[in-house]
Amino acid sequence: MSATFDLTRIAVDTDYHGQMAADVRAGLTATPKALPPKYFYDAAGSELFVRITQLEEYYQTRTETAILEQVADAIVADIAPVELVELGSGASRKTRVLLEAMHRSGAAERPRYVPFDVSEDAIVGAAEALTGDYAWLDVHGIVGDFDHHLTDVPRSGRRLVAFLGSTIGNLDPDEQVALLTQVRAMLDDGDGFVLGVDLVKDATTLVRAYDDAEGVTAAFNRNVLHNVNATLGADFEPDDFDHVARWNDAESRIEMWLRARRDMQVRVKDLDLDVELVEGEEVHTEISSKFTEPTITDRLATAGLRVARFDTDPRGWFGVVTAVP
Ligand code: AVJ
Repeated sequence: MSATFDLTRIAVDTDYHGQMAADVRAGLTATPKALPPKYFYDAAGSELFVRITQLEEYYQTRTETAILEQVADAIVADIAPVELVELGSGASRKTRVLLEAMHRSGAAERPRYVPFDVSEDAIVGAAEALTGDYAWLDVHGIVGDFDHHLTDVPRSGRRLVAFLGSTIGNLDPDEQVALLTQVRAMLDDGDGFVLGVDLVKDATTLVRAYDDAEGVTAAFNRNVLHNVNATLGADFEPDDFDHVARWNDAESRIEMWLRARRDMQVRVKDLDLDVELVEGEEVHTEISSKFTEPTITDRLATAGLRVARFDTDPRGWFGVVTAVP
């Protein structure tokens, strides 16, 4: 039998313009001004992010993949999952490492891959790539929003949930616990959760990863302004903003900001909003939290999850945590 693919859509708010309108109004009228990181990812921003993952300075992606290549068989042996639910789009090398380990383990004749994402395009892309290569795989995509639909994902048996790439770092601590609590509610006894987290390390290495020599991350950061211009009819001049990446030691996170090079007046047509920025003023665009083994263990415990394994690379730069209910 060859691979199969089907798709379920859980009520998602598909009104991208309306959502961005509300978020941008709230962000640009707050102090300090802010724009949510989810608006980095239009088509151009998604391409820039792929380039970031290939930068010499951005060690995360290749380090996480190397850890998974070392430990995927052991993680899978401990859980014996028949399905992999992945939060956020996959189809990358990392997803393949876990799926191949599931196939090798023989726990299921036909492992099931359940990509869960707000973007239907991301799911279809993942399914096409994987079903073409793995005749033994069934893909059941779910289009939904992981703020509220996680417990609606139908299960086919022993489950492994994966949330890779340290995407959890984009959330503040309360939001992290809320998400982990949702994940906990998807798990039965015997199931497992694999979480990728970027770890605290020297500030120079961290800042370099968010301020690369080629300026790819700077372009990614400014891209949020291009996206707001295109979607809401704003007239930001992205080149009049400097890219700022700094380490916030007290909060254990990298922060990205866009700093106005001059006084400016920006009009956001669809919001009928005029915004003033003074020279040197910074707009907050992203947090990327960094963890230690104790801080992530504590966060998981607050959500009712216990760490069963903590795997890292030889330098201790990135962590792959396996947690259980
Ligand atoms: C995809 C959220 C994990 O925080 O490192 C990369 C996004 N931002 N460079 C991260 C990002 C700037 C990335 N995450």
